[in-house]
Amino acid sequence: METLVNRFWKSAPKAALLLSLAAGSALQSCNKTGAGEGGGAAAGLDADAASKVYVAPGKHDELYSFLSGGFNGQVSVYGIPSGRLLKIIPVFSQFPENGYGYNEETKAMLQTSHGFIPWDDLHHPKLSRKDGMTDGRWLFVNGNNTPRVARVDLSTFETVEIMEIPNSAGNHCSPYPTNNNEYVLAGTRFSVPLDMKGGTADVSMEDYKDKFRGSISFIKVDQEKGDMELDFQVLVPGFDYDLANGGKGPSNDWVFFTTYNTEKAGTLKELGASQNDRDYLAAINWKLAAKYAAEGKAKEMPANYYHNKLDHGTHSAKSTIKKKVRYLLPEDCPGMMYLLPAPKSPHGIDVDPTGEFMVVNGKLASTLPVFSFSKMMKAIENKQFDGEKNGIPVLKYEAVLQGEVKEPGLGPLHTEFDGKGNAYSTMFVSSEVVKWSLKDLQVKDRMPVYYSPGHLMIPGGDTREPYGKYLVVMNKITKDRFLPTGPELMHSAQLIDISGDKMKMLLDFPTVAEPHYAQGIKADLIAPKSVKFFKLDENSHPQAAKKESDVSVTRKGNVVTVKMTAIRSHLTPDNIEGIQVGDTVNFHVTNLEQDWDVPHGFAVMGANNAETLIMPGATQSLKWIPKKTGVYPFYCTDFCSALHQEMQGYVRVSPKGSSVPISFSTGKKKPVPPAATASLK
Ligand SMILES: [Cu+2]
Repeated sequence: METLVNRFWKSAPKAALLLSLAAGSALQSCNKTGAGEGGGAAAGLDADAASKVYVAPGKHDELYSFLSGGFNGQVSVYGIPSGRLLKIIPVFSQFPENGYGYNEETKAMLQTSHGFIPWDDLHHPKLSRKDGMTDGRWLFVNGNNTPRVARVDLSTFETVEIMEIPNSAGNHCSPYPTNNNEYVLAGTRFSVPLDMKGGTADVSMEDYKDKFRGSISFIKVDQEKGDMELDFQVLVPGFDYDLANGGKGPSNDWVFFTTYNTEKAGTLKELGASQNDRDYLAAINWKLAAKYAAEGKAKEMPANYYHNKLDHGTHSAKSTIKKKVRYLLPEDCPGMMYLLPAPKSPHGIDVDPTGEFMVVNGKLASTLPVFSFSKMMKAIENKQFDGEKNGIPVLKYEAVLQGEVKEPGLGPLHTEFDGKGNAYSTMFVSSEVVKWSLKDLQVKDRMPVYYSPGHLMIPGGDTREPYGKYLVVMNKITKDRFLPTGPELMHSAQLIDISGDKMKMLLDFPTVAEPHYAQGIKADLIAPKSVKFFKLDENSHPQAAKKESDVSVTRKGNVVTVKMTAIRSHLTPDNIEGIQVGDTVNFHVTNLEQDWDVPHGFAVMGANNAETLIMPGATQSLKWIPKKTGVYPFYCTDFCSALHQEMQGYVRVSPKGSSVPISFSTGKKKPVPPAATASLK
């Protein structure tokens, strides 16, 4: 593989690059379809790989890693180095496994100005930070399709907040926390014609060049609670904003964004957006932007976007609809934004741990340019400009360039750092990870990966002090790496040992849907704070029944409220009568357990949604509308005890207008409660 790559590189005419990019897998290895060895199974393999990834039964992994689920709208959590799947956290997608987005408590999380949206394309997880280091408190992620930013609480591994982003379309360039979570930044991939009322205008695509704009949202984060709030937006020229990363150390106040389609082509972008030799790296001084906004430079426009939050007391989400947004225009804010010429159609932008070097991964470029932050500051000071674009100064390429990595490989997409002066870049087309030195910009090592890598992740590789022991590379194409499973295979990730001079391949593992990016963090920053159960006496859900004697079934018109409890091994009540066809029955189930890892599930026959899974101490609600008379079983879905199979009950459904009174019991009939009697006709 390696020789093939080198040979290809030496003989490849530049024009072949575009072609092979389009083909994507020009250099992929043999394509065996049967069982047995995949292509390149032994290339770069560490002779001691097995012991390096082996985590003995009962032992814990060294690190957590959070991989985005891409088009499944979730985040999956893996142990490193074992590659064991630890959890799937639903964020933007309904999740039948635990009822997220199906039960009444979490439906509000998925509300948007477009209505209830049970899906999104989740690309980039970013851990919260303290002094430029990940702190294990929260994970921010983006929804690409219907622009949203979400926050996962890492004490419970639950999505606790989702905020819609107005004036955005394709929230790809997102989310990027500054070094102390002062702000999380989110940029648009697709520029759109803004109607300046928070929506898009009804204009012809012919007007692309003149009327389309992008936006960069500044989301303020509460330092204690993590709650987000859209402070203001910067309305930027109508380019496509692809990826971003924050500065650190000397560049702490800056965030950098790659742009493409600075040609502003409105159609056939694969050609139109590649006309100019250079696009831009946009540099924004976020601190100065915040200052301008605070000092009254921001204007206000109407908007309409949802902000959904989960309350830990009630275990329920609530939506707030926001009606305005503040914005800044770069042309009115001197010193806030500059453009640095970058190789055409760049993808990732990555800032090294010292904060001095910005690596621009130009997927169509034959070299990998490294910009210098101190040179950028000097160029700004000396006004070394190459004109301006939409009122934003363009810096001279030569003035900001530190140097170029020559012949790094084909199709560079992303770079991370080991904290020892080395950078690692993924080459999509030549299907390899390339190690190079920040000191002399020379390539030091190459590792073939299978196949066509997108992002790569070194735990803490985007922070001040990376944990330079492992590298996880996330590949776009799997082909023959695993046993065939029909036309679609799981995506694959590979774990590489980067502790020595040479990279060593340790492990392949399948991922859930498409991991675009990942974050890794030492286990001891999260594990000790992990919540084991919710305290029942802190449960403030309005329909909670905190002991079995509190359960009830009450009718108000055609709405029946069932307050139910679950504890090993029965549901109370387990016999319910007096329900009528067409009633809306809300089962509110409280899990009375006060012990770790004892959820109970609840499902009723014919419910046209998922089960709900109730954590110890919590209350969750399932809505059910019976359509036919009869007796319907319900049961606990999560095997909880030796008598789990006995954890079941029945609801009797009578015809509409029936005289069967509401009654409920467990063990023996209880008298009909006065409230229920009163509402019976
Ligand atoms: Cu159970």
